Amino acid sequence: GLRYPERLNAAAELLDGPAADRPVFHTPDGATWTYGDLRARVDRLTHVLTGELGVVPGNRVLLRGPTTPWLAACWLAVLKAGAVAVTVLAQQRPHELATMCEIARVRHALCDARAVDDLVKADVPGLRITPYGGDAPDDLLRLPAPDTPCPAVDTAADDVALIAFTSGTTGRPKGCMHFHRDVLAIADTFSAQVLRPRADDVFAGSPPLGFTFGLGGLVVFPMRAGASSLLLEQAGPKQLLPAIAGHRVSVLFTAPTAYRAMLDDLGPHDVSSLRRCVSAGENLPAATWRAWEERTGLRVINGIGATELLHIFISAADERIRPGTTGVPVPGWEARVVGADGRELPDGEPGLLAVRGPVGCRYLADARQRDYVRHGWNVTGDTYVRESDGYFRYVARADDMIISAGYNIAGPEVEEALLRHPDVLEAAVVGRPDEARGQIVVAYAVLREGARRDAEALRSFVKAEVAPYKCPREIVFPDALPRTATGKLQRFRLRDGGNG
Ligand code: 3SK
Repeated sequence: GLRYPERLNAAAELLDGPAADRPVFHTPDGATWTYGDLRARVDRLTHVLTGELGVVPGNRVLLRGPTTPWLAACWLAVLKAGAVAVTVLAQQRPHELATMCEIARVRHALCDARAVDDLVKADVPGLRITPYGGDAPDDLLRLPAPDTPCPAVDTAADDVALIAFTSGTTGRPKGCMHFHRDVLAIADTFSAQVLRPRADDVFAGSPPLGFTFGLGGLVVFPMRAGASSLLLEQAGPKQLLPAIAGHRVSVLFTAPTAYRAMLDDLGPHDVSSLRRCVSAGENLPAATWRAWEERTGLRVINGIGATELLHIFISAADERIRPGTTGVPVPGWEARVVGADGRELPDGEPGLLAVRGPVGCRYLADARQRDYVRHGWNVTGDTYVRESDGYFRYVARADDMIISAGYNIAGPEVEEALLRHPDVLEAAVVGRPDEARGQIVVAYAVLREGARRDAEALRSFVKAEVAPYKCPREIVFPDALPRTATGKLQRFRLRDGGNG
């Protein structure tokens, strides 16, 4: 198992290994920060935090800004100062920011100068906002501080290091508290044992640092391996492809929809530098996995993670990959499929995914903790099947199962069938209330540019792929699907008739 000393500061651990002249962060404009640059800048920021700004251990410090080396440096400095980093997403609006600041009792914010407006509008009582990267006289990077090394605050391994908010679908956001040791644990389990990065790897990807998928994949994992990371402010499929070629990216973190969208534009782009491709955030359809392998020769490492558990806990790499499954528990983690009563179900039967391992769910002051952690197991809200060979196969989000005329239908299975059609770029399948059948299956399909919106032809195609009772009664052709700020499909909005 993982063993960490009782006193541990995750930022110090991440910063203190690699030689000073090794690269750590690259930016698209060609700048590179070395580990030496980063150490000096984090020391300076830590001095500012603990001196000029009066931050003391345990204070919650909000971090907001696009993915840049300065945002990563601020995150490291907050941890180094023994304070708690509260990361939020660029898309979050003033009222959401206000709620999160209230829940986490945030009193300080370090905010990219370009993203200050919404935070000011949030009007959080007593919040001191310090901008960075702008030209204000009180800019964080201009505040006075000694140019001397700054020792890390002596934190306990189980002091809270960060609070990450779940993007949520509805309801009040939940703040998940994670310890200093948790930050290292995600690197020492999924990254070290499944991904297995090398010091010469260049990481890049789309998830922002305010999403723990991005924080792990683009900062914690490369730094724990002494590797480097290309930090992209704009990281949609259109920016990723040239960035991979231009910076010889070798480890890619993105979501299933981005893999699918990149296939369309792959043409002239050189992706030969890639050796590891990770997909998480949503289930990876087998059709996407196969198409990516066919075109690039690369076998995507699928995984499931959660903000509650910080990063990925089921996955598989290399020859252990079974397309169409998520994989097996990451070393250090245990997983099972349980019924509503919490009892383990036999292999082959769908039920709730329950996991436990080095990181646990700790909602900050939220009674929903009781729903997530049951009998010591974290119940993620996903319906899964454990196959007889021990592989875990995704079925649906538990609340996305469709029941139509007595049949249980998993929306993602029908989505997979739609995605096998060459005209379909993205698909969402939901149940709509229906008097006669309880629910009927309705599909939303985003088509590739120029494709014809022919619902009948698409229904015939799906009927040949899955049992006819699963076939959508109706197909709608929206221009885009509703997604959370972290890119997860919001099927509930389609069920409620929104955004069709
Ligand atoms: O929420 C997720 O899907 C996720 C995936 C991978 C790593 C971390 C997270 C939060």
